[in-house]
Amino acid sequence: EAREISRKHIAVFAFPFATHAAPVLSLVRKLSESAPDVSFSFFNTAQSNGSLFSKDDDFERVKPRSVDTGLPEGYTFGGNPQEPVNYFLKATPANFKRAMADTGLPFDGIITDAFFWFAKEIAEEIRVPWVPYFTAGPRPLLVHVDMDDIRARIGINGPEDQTLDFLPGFSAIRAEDLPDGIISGSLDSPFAKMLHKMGQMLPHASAVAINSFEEIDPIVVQALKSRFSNFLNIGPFILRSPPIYDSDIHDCIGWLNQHPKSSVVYIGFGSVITPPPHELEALAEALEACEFPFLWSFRGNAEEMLPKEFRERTKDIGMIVPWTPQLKVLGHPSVGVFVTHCGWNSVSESIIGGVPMICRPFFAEQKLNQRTVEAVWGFGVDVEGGKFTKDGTIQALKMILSSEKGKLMREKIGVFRELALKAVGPDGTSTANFNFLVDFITRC
Ligand code: U2F
Repeated sequence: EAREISRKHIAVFAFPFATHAAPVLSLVRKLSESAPDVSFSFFNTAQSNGSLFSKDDDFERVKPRSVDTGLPEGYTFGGNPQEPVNYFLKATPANFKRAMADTGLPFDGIITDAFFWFAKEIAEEIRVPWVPYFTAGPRPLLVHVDMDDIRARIGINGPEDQTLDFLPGFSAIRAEDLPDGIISGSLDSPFAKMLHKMGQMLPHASAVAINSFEEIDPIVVQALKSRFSNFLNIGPFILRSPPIYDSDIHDCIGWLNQHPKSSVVYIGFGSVITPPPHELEALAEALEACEFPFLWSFRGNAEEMLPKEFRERTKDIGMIVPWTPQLKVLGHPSVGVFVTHCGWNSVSESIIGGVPMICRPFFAEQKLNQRTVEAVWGFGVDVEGGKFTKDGTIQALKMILSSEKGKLMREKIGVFRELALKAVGPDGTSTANFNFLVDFITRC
């Protein structure tokens, strides 16, 4: 590896759960295209790397390297997604440090998932810059940075309906919209503690990158710019580099081609969540009653989990598959509404497709995303009562697909779509910020 030593060499730390490692790898691949004199070591679990890198990849400049999962010998997954996360967090930062040492190479900088606040300390030890990348939106970022202030003003388990009007742009956001662990829920979980530390450390980073664009939320972006040295909105990054998993083996696009404009319901809940059985049943009943055509990306066994014979009865209007090329699906003209859990990648892709949303958030910052979509941006709704019921879902579907209000939402999200495209265009803000980042890592 002698030749690599003459180049700059950057360590990248990925968070190997949910849709976190893929956006970080997309960023690093794009950086490496623009900065050919820089090589990267991509530290991640072997399993996550296995799903991200294919045999045909050129590993020369972005090299996958394994870190320990922290799982005990003989561990078998018991069904709680938080469990492997907690083991992993316990193994940090020692696992990353060990893997760095194992390369036998010096490092000139560290780029990490923003979660990994401890990278600031590692970077200080070896005297290199640290650039964290936040893979969700600007609002949760501000909430984590201002967590102590929020706790002081609202109080632990304070009134749920209190608004956060003391934060710029947050007058429509209520305490109940905050992620778990800020003022309620598991305040002392390893995850909540990590996010708290993250909020304290990010202002000390050399630059903070985010998978978003400035024009989506100017007031909040301004507030964040005042807290960080270099706040770099470089997204929606998926517009710069195509999704890592985007094959269409079930021919969703062929199926969508058979339907009229803005008529199809697309349903998907990201990479972690399957709604509970009674909600799946309610959603299925609503789809059947409305008779809108639907495409459903279903995690789990649809035969077992959906009402008996539902698939048979709806086979002329519905397509259920285990995975879709979601960005392409949401960009298809026949999709009229996205029923989503409001993961940040899904929200971004819906904006890029110009598709209004019906939101059923589950965990992390999804509730905050939902509230923002509905009450700040105005291009989506929640389901009545916050959970899928047959009647509440029918109401939301009809509103978006066949009312004047729904049409207005489509127009509104179309405006954001244009802003997103412009941001990554030749004169766009995200392009300028990305170029700054390329320059920064080339010089570090
Ligand atoms: C966590 O997000 P999730 O993985 O649960 O959900 P998303 O952020 O929405 O990302 C899902 C991605 O998977 C893709 C889809 C998104 O890019 O296009 N996908 C697909 O291509 N085909 C499918 O059939 C289904 C999904 C977390 F839960 C969120 O709260 C965070 O906002 C997010 C980012 O940090 O990570």
